[in-house]
Amino acid sequence: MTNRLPFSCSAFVLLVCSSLLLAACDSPTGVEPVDVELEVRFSQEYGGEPATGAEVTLINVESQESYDDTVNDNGLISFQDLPAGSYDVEASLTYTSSEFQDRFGTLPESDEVSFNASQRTVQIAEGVELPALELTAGSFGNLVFKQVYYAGSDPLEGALFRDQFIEIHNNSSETEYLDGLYIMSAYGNNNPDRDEFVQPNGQFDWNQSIGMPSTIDANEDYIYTRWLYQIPGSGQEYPLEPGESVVIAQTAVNHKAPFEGNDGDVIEVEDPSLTVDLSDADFEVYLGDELDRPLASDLDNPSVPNMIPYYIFGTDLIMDTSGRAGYAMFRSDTPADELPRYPSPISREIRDNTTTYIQVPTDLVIDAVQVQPAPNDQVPPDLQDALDAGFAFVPGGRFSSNSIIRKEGRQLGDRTVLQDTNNSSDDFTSLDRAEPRIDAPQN
Ligand SMILES: [Ca+2]
Ligand SMILES: [Ca+2]
Ligand SMILES: [Ca+2]
Repeated sequence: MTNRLPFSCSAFVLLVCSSLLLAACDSPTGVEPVDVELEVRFSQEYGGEPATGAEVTLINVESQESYDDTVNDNGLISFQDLPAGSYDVEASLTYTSSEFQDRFGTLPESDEVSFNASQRTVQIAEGVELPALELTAGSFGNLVFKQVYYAGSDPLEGALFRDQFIEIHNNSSETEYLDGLYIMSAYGNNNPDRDEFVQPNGQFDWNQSIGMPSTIDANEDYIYTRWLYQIPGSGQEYPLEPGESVVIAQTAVNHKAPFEGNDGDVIEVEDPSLTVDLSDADFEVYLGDELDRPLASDLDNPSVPNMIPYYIFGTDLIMDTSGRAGYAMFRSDTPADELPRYPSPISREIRDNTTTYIQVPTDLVIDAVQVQPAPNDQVPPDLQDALDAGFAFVPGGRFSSNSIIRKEGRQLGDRTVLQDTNNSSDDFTSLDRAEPRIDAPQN
């Protein structure tokens, strides 16, 4: 009797050891593999039916390892043996116009219609049920963001952020008049750890903002301005031909050369190759007449028309150099200063100095691009899937001289059509050095 106890103990220990060893073999990181099943369907607007044939990609945020498959006839898709962890989930489906007509009964305006859905940084673990993905097709504008140079260049050797610019391209076959076009950066929550007044994806729950009407969907149907500028003109002053682009500069000077700031000091640049010449930009932002203490580099180039400021952030056309932003362009019959404004949901009382943000209907948006610091370092997205189901980023991060640039979609004669599926993860790549009006890279 006394002998049996030690024996059975060691057998027990052996058994536990071998199953630990087996588990360790399956998954070297010690994380148990997980099976997940996902439902993918069209949004209610498109009938809510199973989205058979949609491609689904799961990207492990930590390792950037990706897993993809196609949705079956029941609208389901399953993945086996995934390492537990945080994932980006993306679904997409493109119909030709005749496939779209067969399915939905109407002929779309474009040759193709792309549907997208995404969920960012979703935790996948044993027993976790993922919400269904709902595919939606945003609209596809005649004008698109071609290049956004938000990162800026080296603070010591380059031009810091004063050389930022945005390039807009006419993706259509008709002349587009830029007069009255609004350009904005969206305001949102950049703190992934915030747990109050946010939606499940971490973005602000604007429905909780003080004064928000309960009759609207403040999260799905609107975006909110971090800054907002408008191209001037009375209607037909600024034509843009098909396949051509314009550059909107923070400040339209040659940043590759020294220049005198508005405080009389010379602004130097040590390594001109890190920055850009924006002296022939098509538009610029100039806030010298708006601010008591303008930015030293904010000069007014008399030969470059100034954007009309509607909502100023900082001291110039300032883009987040880390890439925590969404950008959108829109047109509105209601002037932007007559659109409603609301405080962020974290403002719990309204005082004279409470910041309010202009509320822009997503229906008005012509094109948009979500930017992120990096695939493994994301903030809650400012833009809904219908505007941008993915994101663009620059590999070098802030002050890297990198820009994001939309890829060439196809060439129609002389005209370059840029790729726009409303998924910037696919549509954009990056340039090592930003360069205004450079040809779009081929896909
Ligand atoms: Ca400026
Ligand atoms: Ca000017
Ligand atoms: Ca788009």
